[in-house]
Amino acid sequence: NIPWFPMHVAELDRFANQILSYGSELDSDHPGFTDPVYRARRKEFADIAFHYRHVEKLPLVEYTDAEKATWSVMYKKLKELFPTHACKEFNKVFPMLEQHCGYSEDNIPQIRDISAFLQRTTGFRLRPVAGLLSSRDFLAGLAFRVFHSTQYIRHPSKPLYTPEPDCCHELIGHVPLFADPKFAAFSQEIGLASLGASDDDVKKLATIYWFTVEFGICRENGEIKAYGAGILSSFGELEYCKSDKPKILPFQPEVTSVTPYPITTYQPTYFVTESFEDAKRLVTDFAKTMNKPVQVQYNPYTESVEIL
Ligand code: H2B
Ligand code: FE
Repeated sequence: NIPWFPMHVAELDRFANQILSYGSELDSDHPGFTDPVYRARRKEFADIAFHYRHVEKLPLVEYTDAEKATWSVMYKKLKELFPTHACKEFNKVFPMLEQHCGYSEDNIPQIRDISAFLQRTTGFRLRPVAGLLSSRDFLAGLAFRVFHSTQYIRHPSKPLYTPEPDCCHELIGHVPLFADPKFAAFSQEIGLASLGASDDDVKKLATIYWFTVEFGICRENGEIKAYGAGILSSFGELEYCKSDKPKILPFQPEVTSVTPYPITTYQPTYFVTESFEDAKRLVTDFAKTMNKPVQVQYNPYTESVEIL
């Protein structure tokens, strides 16, 4: 009794209409909850993503001046901290995104351009998503080197805060590392481990994802650097992660995968990875202990997974 999983990249289309909440249904404590203009805009973005299919070109969006202003605030503040607070792989890619993908403080880049760039660097690609996916569906995308990305931006009243992923988080926080071959392989490994896994094991892999892809840190010459997108897209947490406040433990899947975490505050605990290759090896070994009924591998020629 193996949970269904996609066998070909085009089958990720199936997730488009099983989102947990539509991107325009904001909670009452969302900064845009009482703003009808923002809510209408969010509906536009949700509809675009809901109807997107794998065979189509990625949708282009024209951002308003107000949206660009929000982006600009984030972009300028974060860029100041990257040289000292982001890992070297991130800092290597960031200028390339400025050169090739339209990243700048006055422009919100298009997922179409970014995805084309990622495809020729690591084979990663983006696809728009209307709202939150289940952990199982979200991780399955990574198995195919597909990252589900929101396209809307946070509410202008709180440019440094968002209760959910938005394009600042995805494009500034996540995208740069997907252009790093070793990080790309590591991310895909979490995805492959999730295919056909039990609900319990998917939960553990989602926690590993949280403490690495979202909130991972590493050491460079003894200094803490961030590689997790949740840190890289938060000015406050970038500074906090290098302070003496958080507890820092080595990344160990058995421990990391069962560590609870808060989602609305800075992380009290971070796990340090030695390298992305090492982290990938640890996830591979961890996956072997999961006793899944199927073992899979990805075939990049056919863009499908094969059952071994
Ligand atoms: N869905 C979407 N749309 N974006 C995410 O970043 C995301 C998700 N993260 N679903 C997932 C869950 C993550 O928190 C882990 C894998 O559960
Ligand atoms: Fe994220």
